[in-house]
Amino acid sequence: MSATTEHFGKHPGAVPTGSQLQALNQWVLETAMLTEPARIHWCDGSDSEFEDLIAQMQADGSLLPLNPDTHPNSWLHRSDPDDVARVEHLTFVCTADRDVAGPNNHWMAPDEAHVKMDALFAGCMRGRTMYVIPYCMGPIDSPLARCGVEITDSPYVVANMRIMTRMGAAALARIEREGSFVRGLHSTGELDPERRFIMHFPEELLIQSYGSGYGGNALLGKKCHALRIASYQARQEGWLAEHMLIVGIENPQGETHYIAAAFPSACGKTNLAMLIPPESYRKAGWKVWTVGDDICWMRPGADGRLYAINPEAGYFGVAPGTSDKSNPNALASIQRDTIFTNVATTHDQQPWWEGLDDRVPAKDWQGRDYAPGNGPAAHPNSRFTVSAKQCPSYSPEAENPQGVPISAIVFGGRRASLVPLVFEARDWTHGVLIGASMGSETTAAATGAVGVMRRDPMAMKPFCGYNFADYFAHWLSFDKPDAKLPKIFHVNWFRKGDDGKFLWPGFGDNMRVLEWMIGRVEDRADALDTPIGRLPRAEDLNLEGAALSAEAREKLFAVDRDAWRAESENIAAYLQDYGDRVPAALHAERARLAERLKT
Ligand code: GTP
Ligand code: SPV
Ligand code: MN
Repeated sequence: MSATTEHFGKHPGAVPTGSQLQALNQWVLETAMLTEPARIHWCDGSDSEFEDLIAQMQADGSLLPLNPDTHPNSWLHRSDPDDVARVEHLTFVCTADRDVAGPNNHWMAPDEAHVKMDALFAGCMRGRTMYVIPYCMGPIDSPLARCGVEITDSPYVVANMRIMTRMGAAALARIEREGSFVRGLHSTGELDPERRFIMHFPEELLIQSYGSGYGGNALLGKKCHALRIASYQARQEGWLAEHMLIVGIENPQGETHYIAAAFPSACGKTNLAMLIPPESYRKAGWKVWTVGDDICWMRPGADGRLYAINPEAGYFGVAPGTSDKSNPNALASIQRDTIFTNVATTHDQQPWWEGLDDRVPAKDWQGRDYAPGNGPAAHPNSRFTVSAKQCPSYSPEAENPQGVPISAIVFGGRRASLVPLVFEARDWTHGVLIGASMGSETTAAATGAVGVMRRDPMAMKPFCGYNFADYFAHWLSFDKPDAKLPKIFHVNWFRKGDDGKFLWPGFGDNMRVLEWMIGRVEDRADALDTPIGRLPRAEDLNLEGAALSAEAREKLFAVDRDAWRAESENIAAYLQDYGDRVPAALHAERARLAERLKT
């Protein structure tokens, strides 16, 4: 299939042939009738197509070239200032039965949602090009991968999808073979925050997004497909679609353990996935391999272990805080062929954000002359889009169609108080309770207040496409007699001291915690049984060379029983919000926690 740019009169011209593509052609035609674009472009994913799009966006000012000497083939996109993050209050799951979507989702009846969206989409692409993007989530030859097609009127979306997914001719060929795919319709619309909806119809394998050009709202392969729709499918088919990084830890003997970790948005997935261990570890021969930084699809293999793929092909990463100290691998990845969104620039057109270095920027993210009184120079949710292959630690196993076996699952949140650095679940059911009761302080990744503690089960609060009660039951269901399940842990890199500063150095030093986890998996490392789970004592971790205050050593490894009793009550109340559908086994596990906390 080669790229064909059609001029749309009443009917599109040549479209892909092949009987399995009938449904796709039909949908493209219907969508064109509704949205009335001036032309239709079937994306083939080629370099020349990408270059044409970039040239066009450079000409219309939606992409600004960055300094070609320091950042070749890199661009800055400044979004509408009211369109900078996910909009959870405008994101809906539209199932026939409201209880299927559950209290964790905003719900709208499918009929009502269709009427609303059809009205918004009517004629919305007049005078514009409609792009048809066939994409594959996961290695193109992987049995775990799934395809979708996004229709959009945004060249920025096409360029980002080219980096974030396996997009174009190969995906179309797979769709033709398989017949089934997720449909996603997107229009930037007029960017009115009042006329902005991100709608999911899991029963129809359909996504409709209107009125935003921002990543998580507009790159429909990512959160909309790979998490909301995929989680719904995964429950029906016996697998898991999770908001998790996947990282490989290679020990000095050359053996690699893969760890999947769920942290809420802007809570450290990209950083952990690309971790560079402290020097003493590197000297000893430890290596870290990046498989994925945001999404993980996993299913039990023939040997009973969970096998995981990263459905994405790129990183849509948080820029602020990324530096050669915090995340050298990310920084190395984004020196070329990168699209930056809402970062600041220096006087010589280099991208800049808070935490990068001590230069003073010239323009802020809105293109204004930088003035400290206007707030941060880069938007706190400014991002980079870059191919995964540009990461120096990118794992060759990331392309393995069978996925990688998972040895440990890690949950984690941003908790200034209470939650220790790390603890291990007693067993799978306890681990599911730990995931289900995760809390975290909100971040700039979604619009709304920042720093407010909320429950974010498995880091999926904004992304689970169905009722959390059923989701918890689905997680519990993996505990089968012949299953060889990963150990489950919880971490908190964000505990603060009395001075309001982080107690744990984080970043590369997180390797110390990962080493302990691997030691636990291999039955080598020690732990102390506590009511909330198994904790390392300070001497069970390798803390040699780690800068830790006395306060840190005390607080990071302690369990405050009174405070945890209150937490346990709060968790019980939270589970009640999901009513009768919550599995009894989860309530029972929570009661066991309360019981252990009595003594
Ligand atoms: P999404 O892409 O939104 O899903 O986020 P993410 O989970 O990949 O978050 P990311 O790794 O980009 O981190 C977000 C912010 O947390 C950045 O500003 C990081 O610098 C900071 N951060 C990451 N890891 C650590 C850590 O170990 N300690 C501390 N203190 N901050 C961290
Ligand atoms: C997140 O918010 O968790 C992200 C960025 O990874 S977005 O793709 O916008 O959802
Ligand atoms: Mn994310």
